[in-house]
Amino acid sequence: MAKSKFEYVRNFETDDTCLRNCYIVVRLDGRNFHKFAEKHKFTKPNDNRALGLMTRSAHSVMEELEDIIVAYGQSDEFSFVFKRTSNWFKRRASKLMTHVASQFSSSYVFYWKKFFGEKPLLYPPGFDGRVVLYPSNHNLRDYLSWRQADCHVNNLYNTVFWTLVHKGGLTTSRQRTGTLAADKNEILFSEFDMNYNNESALHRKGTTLIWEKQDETVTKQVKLPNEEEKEVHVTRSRKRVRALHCDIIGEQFWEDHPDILEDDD
Ligand code: DGT
Ligand code: MG
Ligand code: MG
Ligand code: MG
Ligand code: MG
Repeated sequence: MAKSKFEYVRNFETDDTCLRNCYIVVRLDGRNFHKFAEKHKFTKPNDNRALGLMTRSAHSVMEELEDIIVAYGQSDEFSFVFKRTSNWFKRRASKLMTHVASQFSSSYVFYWKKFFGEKPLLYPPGFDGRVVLYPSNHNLRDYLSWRQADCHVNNLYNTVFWTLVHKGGLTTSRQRTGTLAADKNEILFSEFDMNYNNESALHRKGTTLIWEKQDETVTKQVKLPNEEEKEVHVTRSRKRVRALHCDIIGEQFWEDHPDILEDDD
């Protein structure tokens, strides 16, 4: 078919192919979730329904899109790591990012009721997305460590702040937690008999989604010609998304899951 005279406009599209050999990270973050959390009366500092919905949506992203090897989320954000050899959508950044953002957003709305029951969703939430490339395992691990350290710092601060407000009866507590930067564990322990390490791992560590291989055995009825029908057991290996709330900064996690990262070379 002959090209139309309009065809040239295609050449205005710019190339946004992600550099080869790099891990592609797409990070989403809820748009103005300060307001969204307030309007929907999220519990403070952590709302397990909201965190569960974020994780369910990320789970859907991993299952529906290709080549995501690990994802990490906390608060209103989730990071998705594509394997460094991925050629999905020819590594075009805008395609990857928009697929992640739209799959996540539609899942967030789709599964809302499952987590919030009859509480209505008051307006459509949005998520921004960005793409960052990491050329080495070291850089990628530092990226994920950065997000988990952010989770820790915010959660420790918020735990102390809301404990002072809820149990300490203080109204000036924001100033106090600000000035006692180094002593947050101590405030919890000496004034409220709380050991921060015993607080929920979901809140302290965030959520890491990985693929796990699982053997699944199903029973099938088989009927061969001239034979009685009989039962056979068929075992298949299936990949499933699994949520963990563990440390991903230290070595242990990466030693326990050596398949996530490909060798640097
Ligand atoms: P942005 O990302 O620039 O559009 O603006 P925000 O407001 O989304 O800011 P961000 O992403 O830095 O901070 C996340 C906000 O979401 C923060 O105000 C607290 C809120 N949030 C996230 N998870 C929870 C939760 O479990 N409970 C409550 N109460 N608030 C939460
Ligand atoms: Mg922000
Ligand atoms: Mg946000
Ligand atoms: Mg955020
Ligand atoms: Mg199309």
